[in-house]
Order: sequence, then structure tokens, then C-alpha cells
Amino acid sequence: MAPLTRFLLSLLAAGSSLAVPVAQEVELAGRPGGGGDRLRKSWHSLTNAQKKAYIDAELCLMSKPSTSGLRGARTRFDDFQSVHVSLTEIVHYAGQFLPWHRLFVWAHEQALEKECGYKGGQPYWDEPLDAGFFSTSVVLDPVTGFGGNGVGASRCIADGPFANYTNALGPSYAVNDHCIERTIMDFVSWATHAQYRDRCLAKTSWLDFWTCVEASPHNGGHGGVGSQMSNPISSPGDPLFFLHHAWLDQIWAHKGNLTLEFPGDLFPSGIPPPPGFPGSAPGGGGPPAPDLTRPADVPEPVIIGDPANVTTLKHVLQMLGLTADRTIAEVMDTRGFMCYRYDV
Ligand SMILES: [Cu+2]
Repeated sequence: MAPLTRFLLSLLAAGSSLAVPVAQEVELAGRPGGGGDRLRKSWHSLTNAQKKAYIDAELCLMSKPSTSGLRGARTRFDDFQSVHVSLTEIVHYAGQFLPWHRLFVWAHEQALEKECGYKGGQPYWDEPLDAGFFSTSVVLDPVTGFGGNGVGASRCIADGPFANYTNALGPSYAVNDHCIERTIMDFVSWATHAQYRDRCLAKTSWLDFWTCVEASPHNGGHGGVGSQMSNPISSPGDPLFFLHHAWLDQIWAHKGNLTLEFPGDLFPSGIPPPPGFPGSAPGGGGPPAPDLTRPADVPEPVIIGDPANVTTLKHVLQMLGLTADRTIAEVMDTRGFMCYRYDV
């Protein structure tokens, strides 16, 4: 529902005993098709025409020149990746992990809508449907999906709509033309199984919930696709990133808002390679862990809105121009200014 309509309805509710109470009005807006809310659906449930509309919009972003002026970015698609590169150190293994990625995915959805005419809502990858079997997922279909595994020593994807994209950033902080690489590891993708998701949904504090999600399933999806997607700095160079993080966001939305006691930015600078990532797990096989060292010409990101290492609802989620910066408080409800909801 448009904010203006919501505002007018709330005024109506306040002024008339016959009007729909505000709480009920919000509930109505959550019904399928209700109130024009943006509906985010599972990729598996989309028609081929809907899949094509999303992929075409992503290709559109990839065809438009960068407007961010950020380091290395050449296209609008790269702009998102470059913001992630710039802020990686403070938006992972920190209290803002889920809120920051929520706003980031929404900014991407906004770009698809406003700059490329997309209307379908950001799809999410319901990864438990493919846990342990990423390599045969319909998400990776060469015709209706994102293309399949990387091939050869380069690990470049060889089919699908993104096979010809020249990515300007990555791995890690490098500014370097390369293909979209994947090294799918079905074994690692088991960490997206419903049992991992449900284990997190059973948590009763924000700290327990967030850290659970960021470990598995989060790392299972990144590591299961591998290569570009498993690089904690440059991973948004694979368009699957946005479907993966939309799924994590769906888990959070499904969980609802816990009483928030943010424990703080545990690692305000410097991120350790998470366990379970290719190369970092003992005996895990796969390619070696990427170099995560920030080069001297990339400034250390700063935390805004909170003193030192504490994360509160006042914490500012920085978007470096992708969309307006917001506080964590502003993104706690997906039906606020972002106006979206999930199909389940
Ligand atoms: Cu991230």
C-alpha cells in the first residue's frame, strides 16, 4: 500500500468509529494482492514469463552505466557490488547484518523497478528445496534461470543469460575484469536445509537468531554456489546474491521482530573467513580461501549512529547513495516505507 493511502486510512480510522482500525488495516494490506504491496515470491513458484521479466531487468541494470562513482564500478549492477565491497567489514558478523542486507536488497529491487521497469517484486531462492542438490536446481536452469556451474580452470559460467557479463570487481577488493565464476558444491549447500532454517527460527533472542542465520543457512548458500558467491566481499557480483539474501530476509520476516538487544559489532574491522566457506573448513575441499586484505586505497568504513562497537536501533545503515541511508529502526517492518511482503 502506498504510504499516502496508508496515512489517509489511518486518519480515517482515527476520526470515525466505522472506519477500519489501523491494526486491521495493516492486516488487510498483507493479503495477497491487497493494497498494492510489493509481493516477493519464491523463484520456484514463478512462471517462465515472470522469471524472464526478472532476468531481463537484471540484464538491464548490467547494461546501464554506473552512477555511483564508486571504486571500480562500471555498470549500475556493479554499483551495488561496489557498495558491498566498501562496507563489508562493518555489515557482516555485526548486529546490522540482517538489517543492512534488507535495505541493500530493497535498494536493488528499487533500481530494477525505477530504472528498468520491473514490477514483479524481488524473488527469493527457497533454498531448502534444493539443499544438497544446488547443482540441479531450477534456479540454475540455462534457459529460464541464472545459468549453471562454472567450467574449467577459470570457473566461468558457460551458459545462461549472464554468461557474457564482464564483471569489473572482484575477487575481494580487486578491480579486475572477469566473468561470473561459480564452483557449485552440493555438499556445502546442505547447510541451507530446512533443519538449519528451523533451528534459527526456534531462537528466542536477536543475538541467537541473527548469528544462527548468518552462520547457516547464510554461509551454506554462499558456499554452495561457490567462487564469486562465496567471496564475502565481492559476492554481489553474482546475481544469485540477491535471491539468496532475499531468502534470508524472508526468514527474518517470517520470524517477526524479536525484542532487540543488539550485542554490538563484534568485528568492527577485519572479518575472519567464516567456517564452512570453501577453503576455510578443514578438509572441506574446494578452492583456496580468497585474500580478504583491504588494500591501502580503500578507506576503512566508519560506523555511524552508534558509539563505538554497540549496535542499537539508531544504527545508520549506509547505502553510499544507492538509496537514502536509514536507521535499523526504520527497516524493522518491511511494510513501512519499503512496502513489501513475502508470499509465505
Ligand atoms: Cu553481504
